[in-house]
Amino acid sequence: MATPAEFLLSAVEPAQFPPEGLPEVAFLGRSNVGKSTLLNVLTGRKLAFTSSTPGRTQAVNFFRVQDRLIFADLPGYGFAKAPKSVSRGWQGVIDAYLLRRESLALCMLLLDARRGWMDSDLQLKQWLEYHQRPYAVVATKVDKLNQKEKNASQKAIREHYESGDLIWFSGLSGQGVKEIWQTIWKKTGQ
Ligand SMILES: Nc1nc2c(ncn2[C@@H]2O[C@H](COP(=O)(O)OP(=O)(O)OP(=O)(O)O)[C@@H](O)[C@H]2O)c(=O)[nH]1
Ligand SMILES: [Mg+2]
Repeated sequence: MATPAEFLLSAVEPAQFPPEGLPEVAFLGRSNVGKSTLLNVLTGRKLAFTSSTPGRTQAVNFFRVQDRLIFADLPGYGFAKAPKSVSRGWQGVIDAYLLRRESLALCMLLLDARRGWMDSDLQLKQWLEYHQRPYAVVATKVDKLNQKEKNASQKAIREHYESGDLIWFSGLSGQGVKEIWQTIWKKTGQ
């Protein structure tokens, strides 16, 4: 079922971020991990651009959801093909967002279930912990794994993340959507 949600704006620098207000959920992860797809599946709408070309989302895109939440779709990191100056520019926006956004209530840290933690993911995780930003981990593209591979992936992810929320998600089947919504409501205090 579609959730009332609308695109608010696209910001390439902090001055363009919308005013703080509603609790915000940010979607973070490497390029191509499925951030925009997750956002679309959660809202049941094609609000965010998705693409098989990594680096599709190059700005922070804000969406208002049910008049109760803001979703922020962030540019992916770890996209080696982006020119250095461009990737540094994105990094600056992400840093500014994560450091200063007071209404940020929850970060969804997405990992490709086939790859688990990559160095850049672990760096982000450490950063979130250092700055005491609440986060939950979503393992994406679980439809690409069989049960044995999923068990191995779970074990590997848990090696660096013992007990926090870990949700298995597939944009194809919709697996995990209910749990992700439950986590969002729980962590945004609604
Ligand atoms: N099989 C499968 N494919 C997925 C899933 N989620 C995303 N994809 C595909 O992976 C590609 C990247 O998805 P996006 O949602 O655009 O990824 P993103 O993280 O927003 O990427 P950037 O904006 O580049 O950072 C697209 O081709 C999607 O269709 C999933 O759960 N299962
Ligand atoms: Mg995207």
